[in-house]
Amino acid sequence: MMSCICRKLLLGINVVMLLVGCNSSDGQLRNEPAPYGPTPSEAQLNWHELEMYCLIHFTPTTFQNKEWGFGDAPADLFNPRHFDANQIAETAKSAGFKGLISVAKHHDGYCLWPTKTTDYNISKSPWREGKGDMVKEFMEASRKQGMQFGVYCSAWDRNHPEYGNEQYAEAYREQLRELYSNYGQLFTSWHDGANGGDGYYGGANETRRIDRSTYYGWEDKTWPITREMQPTAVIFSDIGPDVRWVGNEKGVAPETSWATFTPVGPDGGKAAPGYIDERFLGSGQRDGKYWIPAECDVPHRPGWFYHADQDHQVKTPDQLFELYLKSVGRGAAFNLGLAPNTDGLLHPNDVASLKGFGEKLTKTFAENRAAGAKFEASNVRDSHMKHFGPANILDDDRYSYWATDDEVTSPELVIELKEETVFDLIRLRENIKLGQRLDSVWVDVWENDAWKPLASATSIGANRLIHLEAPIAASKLRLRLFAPVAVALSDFGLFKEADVEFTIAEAERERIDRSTWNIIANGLEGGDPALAVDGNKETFWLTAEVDLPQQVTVDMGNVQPLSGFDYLPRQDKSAVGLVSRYVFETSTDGNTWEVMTKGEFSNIVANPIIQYIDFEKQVQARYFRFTVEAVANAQSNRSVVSIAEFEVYRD
Ligand code: FUL
Repeated sequence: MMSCICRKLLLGINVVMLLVGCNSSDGQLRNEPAPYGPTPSEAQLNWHELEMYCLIHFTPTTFQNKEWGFGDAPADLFNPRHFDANQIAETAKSAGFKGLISVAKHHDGYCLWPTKTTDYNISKSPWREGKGDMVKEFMEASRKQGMQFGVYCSAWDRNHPEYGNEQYAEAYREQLRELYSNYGQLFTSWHDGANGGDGYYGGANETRRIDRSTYYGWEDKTWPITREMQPTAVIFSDIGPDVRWVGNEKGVAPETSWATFTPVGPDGGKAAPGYIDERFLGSGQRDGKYWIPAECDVPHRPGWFYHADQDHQVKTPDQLFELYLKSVGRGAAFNLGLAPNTDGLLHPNDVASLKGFGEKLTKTFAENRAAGAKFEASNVRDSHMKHFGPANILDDDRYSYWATDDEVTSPELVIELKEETVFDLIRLRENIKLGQRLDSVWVDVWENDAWKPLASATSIGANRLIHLEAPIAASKLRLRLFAPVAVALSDFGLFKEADVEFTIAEAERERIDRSTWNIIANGLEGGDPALAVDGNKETFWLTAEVDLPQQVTVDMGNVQPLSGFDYLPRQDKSAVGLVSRYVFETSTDGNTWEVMTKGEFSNIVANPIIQYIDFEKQVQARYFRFTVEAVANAQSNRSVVSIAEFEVYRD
């Protein structure tokens, strides 16, 4: 809109306006309100406009049916015979996603591109006869769909023999240099805070701890490389510096989520990825020193990697839509994890759900039902010029806006709709180039000759979607806005959530009846074990502090065919006592035991979902015993253990 005005002016239609309204050199409006607080960089503006993108997890870990590879999978295990980056990119595009991030290296250390920094990479795979570059294929497929591209290169590397010393830290930086050199312009460089722990480490098979605040030299050595080589990329990590983690892997930002934030370490000092006071990750801080908006990451399936037994647990279009409202609709970004299967394709259930979600988004937002409305503002900045008039909030331009005079900080806007209109979604946006200015907005509806409060919201910023509990029909609305400075509202929209058809068959496991169980604590002492088998996800068995490993033994009362077990971690958001390493054994007589499975519940702190563990074969057993070898985040082997639910199943 501004450029259009400037064009007219340059044609000499209104020379006076040129002098008063437009700055001839850059087309900016004169007398703009001064920015308030921190403002976004160009790279952050691009990221805000993207709103939603996908993160693709695909490494040998997929072929091991794990969530975190240990770093010991043979490099040639990775052989997705039907891999098709276009199928994945097209599907993401059909769902409305505007970017793709390739997990170029996950914690297992396997590089999907032919790096010079380690042998543990795609050139050692039979895929494309060792000549392939999967990061490149993802990049090209993204470009083909008109999507932007980014990379995630895990700093934690459970394969690298030098992990923990300076040689690896330098190799990691070299990996970033390679990724920044060969895959065009990136919109993000994604980093996570999972750092250090047990791993293969070139065969050492040990636990390595690093000092998260110093080891990677993020600020002095690593991020300067990003800034220099990929100036248009936002750097994501739990602390920012450009985009912060929202603090959960559920894809949800809180109702109030400010784009401004001051990262602080858990000790009140300097923060680093994986080393942060997490309290304000979700909400941000109204008086935060930096512009660091939140990103909401969440996998499409329960886990980030593909597991065949989760084929029926793909999030539905309605669930994805809800996540969209609770992320993009709260000024954050929606980062959805996609998990190709061992063929190298998205499963048909994933494809169907994503298409359905895309259809739902398109139908819902096809038409702004406020179009054609008339406005009456209690104040308009420089009202004689009309540049800051309320019509700007309907022009679909995020940066043209209705502004008030500096001294008017709580204006009102009456909106007369073209006709009586049904809606259940209200969209509000600010021109964030001028900062996050609004404290709150109230929406009233004209009903029976009086104003009635309908909804309210805080932290408007780049995008705010208010979802009403039920659709409403209205012909006149009023906005009441509150800010410490002049307001700069750039958008107002009314929409109605559309319905789409979607069904996938439920796969039910046949669970073994728990009423006959006799639980013998057998080392896991204290607390109430009955809470782990009471069918209530909210309650949990919390043991006393014990020296791990410890066991619990169950006598089921009779011999049963068993094919797997599941462990539900506590669901109250506390990470205390979450089991991270286990052994599961069965027995027919309580004397002779056979190990059915053992391993790790990876990523259980950030994503505390139910853990299904299938045995390789079905087995007859009357007894089973579960050994807790380690719990997550424990500083020593002495800890409490928590179990919300524990079951065994037949199929
Ligand atoms: C986390 C990782 O530990 C998970 O495995 C996953 O990659 C997620 C996106 O980030 O920090």
